[in-house]
Amino acid sequence: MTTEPTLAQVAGRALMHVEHPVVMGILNVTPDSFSDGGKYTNVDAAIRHGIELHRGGADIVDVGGESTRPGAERIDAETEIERVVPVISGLASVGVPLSIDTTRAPVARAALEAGAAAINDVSGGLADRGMARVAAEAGCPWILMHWRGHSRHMTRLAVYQDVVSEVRDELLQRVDDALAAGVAPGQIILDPGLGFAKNAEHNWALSAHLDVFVDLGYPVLFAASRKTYLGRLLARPDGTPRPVEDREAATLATSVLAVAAGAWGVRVHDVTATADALAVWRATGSPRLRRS
Ligand code: PMM
Repeated sequence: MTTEPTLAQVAGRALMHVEHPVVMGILNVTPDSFSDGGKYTNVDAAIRHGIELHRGGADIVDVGGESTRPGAERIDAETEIERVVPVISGLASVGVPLSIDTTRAPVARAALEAGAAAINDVSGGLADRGMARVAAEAGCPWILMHWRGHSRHMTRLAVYQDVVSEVRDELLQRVDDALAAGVAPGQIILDPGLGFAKNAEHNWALSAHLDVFVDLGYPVLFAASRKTYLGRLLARPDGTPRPVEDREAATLATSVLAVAAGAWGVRVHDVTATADALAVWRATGSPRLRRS
């Protein structure tokens, strides 16, 4: 990007260096995301919700225009841009720091031009090799999530001998590719990618060993909010998973455990509850968990 960054973009980039755990609020402007799909397809409703998230405690609001739930079919880039750009422009104009949740370079570029401060790429740069160039040119934070393939077939890619070391090594390859493309180390945030080519057992193993990712030296984002494995953990005796809207207490527990393990931030739907839970963690002296 050649233009001067806006205040919201400066604030968004500064989040790489803050001391407190970062709360990223989720704003999906999709008809089909698993938790908030269909709620914010209207631009005004989406902007209102983005402002609410920011006022409620989100340091940054993550705007996504394409669902990545397991089995989801892809939309085209034009549709994705049409969904996210008006919402990003509206929120950026009132000073809300934003990330764009996309795997496509042209969508990321359009979102950055509309005022987004960061790129959240669930494919870690694999889905569109042009993404590294966009990130390098913009000099913005870039979340590299662990990913093995598009949602339509990711369930069959959930095969690991040792999920923690394989996810770590595959993420390090994404980092090497990013650095080789001219991205600065200070732009990179890592995310183990819960639920993306991972079953519940894999998610729990990654959660238990988050320190392995923290030790890589890059900020780590943890994004468990309301995901299916929490619904399965809390299933009724007959096996029916806990509905999405009743997974909040479990989500809060994962968020506190993640920041206690050294995560830089958490990506959540309920930012107010998360900010409250993290306030308790901080008031307790920000205790850190370490595995022996
Ligand atoms: N999960 C979803 C979407 N975007 N981004 C990152 N960095 N990490 C994630 O785990 C992630 C993501 C899918 O969940 P949603 O439908 O609630 O947005």
